[in-house]
Amino acid sequence: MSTTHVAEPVTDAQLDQLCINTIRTLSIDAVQQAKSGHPGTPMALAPLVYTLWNRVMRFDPQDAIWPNRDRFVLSNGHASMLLWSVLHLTGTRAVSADYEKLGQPSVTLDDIRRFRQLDSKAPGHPEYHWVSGVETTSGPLGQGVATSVGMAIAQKWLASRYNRPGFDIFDYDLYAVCGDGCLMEGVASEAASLAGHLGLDNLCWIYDNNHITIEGSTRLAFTEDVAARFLGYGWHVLRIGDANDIDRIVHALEVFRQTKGRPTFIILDSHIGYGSPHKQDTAEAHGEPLGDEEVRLTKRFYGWPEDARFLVPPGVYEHFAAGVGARGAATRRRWTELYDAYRARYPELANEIHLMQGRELPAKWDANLPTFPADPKGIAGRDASGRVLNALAQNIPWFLGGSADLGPSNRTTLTYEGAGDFQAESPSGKNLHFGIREHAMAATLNGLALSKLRAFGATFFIFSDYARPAIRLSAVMELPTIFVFTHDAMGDGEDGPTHQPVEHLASLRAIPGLVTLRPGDANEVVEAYRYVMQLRHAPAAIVLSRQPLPTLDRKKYASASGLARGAYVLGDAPGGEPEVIVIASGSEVSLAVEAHETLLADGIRSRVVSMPSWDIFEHQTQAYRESVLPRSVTARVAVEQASTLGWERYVGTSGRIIGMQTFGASAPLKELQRKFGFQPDRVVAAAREQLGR
Ligand SMILES: Cc1ncc(C[n+]2csc(CCOP(=O)(O)OP(=O)(O)O)c2C)c(N)n1
Ligand SMILES: [Mg+2]
Repeated sequence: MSTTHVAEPVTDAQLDQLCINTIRTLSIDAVQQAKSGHPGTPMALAPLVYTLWNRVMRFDPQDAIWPNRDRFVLSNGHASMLLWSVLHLTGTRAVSADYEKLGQPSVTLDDIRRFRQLDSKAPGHPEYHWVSGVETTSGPLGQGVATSVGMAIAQKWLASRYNRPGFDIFDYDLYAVCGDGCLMEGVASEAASLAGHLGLDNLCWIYDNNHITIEGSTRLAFTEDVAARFLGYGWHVLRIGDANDIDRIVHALEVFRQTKGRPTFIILDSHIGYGSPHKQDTAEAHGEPLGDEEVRLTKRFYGWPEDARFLVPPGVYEHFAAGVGARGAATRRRWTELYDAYRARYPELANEIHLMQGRELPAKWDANLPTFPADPKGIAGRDASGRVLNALAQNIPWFLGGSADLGPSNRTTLTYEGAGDFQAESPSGKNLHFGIREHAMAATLNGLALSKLRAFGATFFIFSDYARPAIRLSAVMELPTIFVFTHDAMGDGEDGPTHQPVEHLASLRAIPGLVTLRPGDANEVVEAYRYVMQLRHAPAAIVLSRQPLPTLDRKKYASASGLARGAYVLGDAPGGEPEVIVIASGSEVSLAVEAHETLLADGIRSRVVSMPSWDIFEHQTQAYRESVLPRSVTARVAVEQASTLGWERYVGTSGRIIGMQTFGASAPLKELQRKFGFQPDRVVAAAREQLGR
């Protein structure tokens, strides 16, 4: 018997079921229409997502960026149809990149019909910045849950700085849904370990325990005791034996909200492709359309009209409006009243919150940044950075960060009176201790940035590889996250090739939107931070030397403020008419300057260019770029202790690149510089060779 219409719901339970099946069938239809996507997990998790959104979460669809909203992270991002369905059914409104409320729906039914198509607001995976209501981009498994740990840290920090007796301005919770894949990924383990250590009781992960991944049963590769693992991390572990039991879901979420001192991990036993007679509990339900006939059979099982597509039956929008809509509106209204009173009573704190929410900086944020006098012995990039970070953290209350156990080496520890360590018992601390978890650190930074804090994280440059997937996501999301990487090249000589970055600059420069900066002396370090702090929608990697670099005499050479243009002429040929140009970044700038002086003394019209950032330079006008690197001057030498890959762009096919073609070696720095040719006379020789004299 086939159904031609859905039975009109009479009881609340029937209404719940109607909404759940709407999410399921929208997901099925969207995947079927797109001929691609992941139907099975939305079919299984519709009751969870429905319950969480409509019964529990404090979220106002009218204001998707209300600062005290509960956050929902879909870490198994392939199940994006869950999110598109719920954003659509709740009538969530769009917000612009400048945080203006636009009024129009975030996700329309038409977007869902055009799931995975160009410009649809229902893309393949959740995309922050593209769809309002998405709290973080997810899809690379493990990233979402790891990012949620940063969001939870942010909530704790915000509460501790801004809440006052009777004014719980920040008391939101974080919910993250994940699958087997997320839990197999190392980044989730790192992040869960950190969250357990920090006792983040505002954080709830819900694990879709369906025993299925792409290749088939988890018996193939994932048989550990996940519950024991999370107990070991110090989490509160709960289990819901039936993903369709919404009372038990409500209860477990209630237990989470009562649990203090540790995060909650809910294991939800589910059936992927629930309701599909032939595909339920199989890997086929994961990532392919069900097929027309199976769609029919599944809809029949749900009591759904078999031929209806993209059906939202009467009563469904209204039920979401009466649930999350009404609760969210009331909660936000109460919060707004509270916040008005708070603003009257604590205007300075409220002003901070205001600035932070718009990603603005407070007045005088850079008032007392250090300047460094000329000094041939100089100071290490990391040391200059440490001084800047300490100044910034005092000027900007919500600027904080830490290192993956290398604070003393990275010089990123905030040492001023009262900076403090962020721990469960001291959530106002500004020194974050990520432990030796670079990947989770970077994902956590994304979570902090998504929560509007300004955050930095540090490690050796070589270990940026361990963090790269999350660095990439910060760029995808256009978050102003700050990565501080010290030991930028062969400066830690004796540690050898395992610790000497070679390909890392090229690799970071290849990430679209990531501002990679390698300052050449202490004053460029200051300017690098000055530039980076003003970024509102781009992440930055600041790459710093371990060893002292001469502080250039800026009376003789151009001001370090030239850094803000990516590359600038430091020293020039007489009359500004060079015949050869030497370009360098970071520790090789002083080397290039020395070579430049020798060339000038030898009567060769040399220009030396400091090029701390390709990315920034590429964004300058053609006229400016031409003024720094005039086309007519083809004799060019680039010097950088890194892979030569890409430098052809600036020296041309006939130019010379003094860089690395191999890995480094274990030896004192001076010997390495000799072995690999990073010496002034080699640069001079290369320049002469270019000129043929
Ligand atoms: C880091 C990463 N590796 C691989 C993939 C490709 N991938 C997408 S989903 C998936 C299987 C996920 O299994 P599970 O999390 O159990 O999801 P389920 O099928 O149960 O929804 C894989 C391997 C990915 N998205 N991210
Ligand atoms: Mg699975």
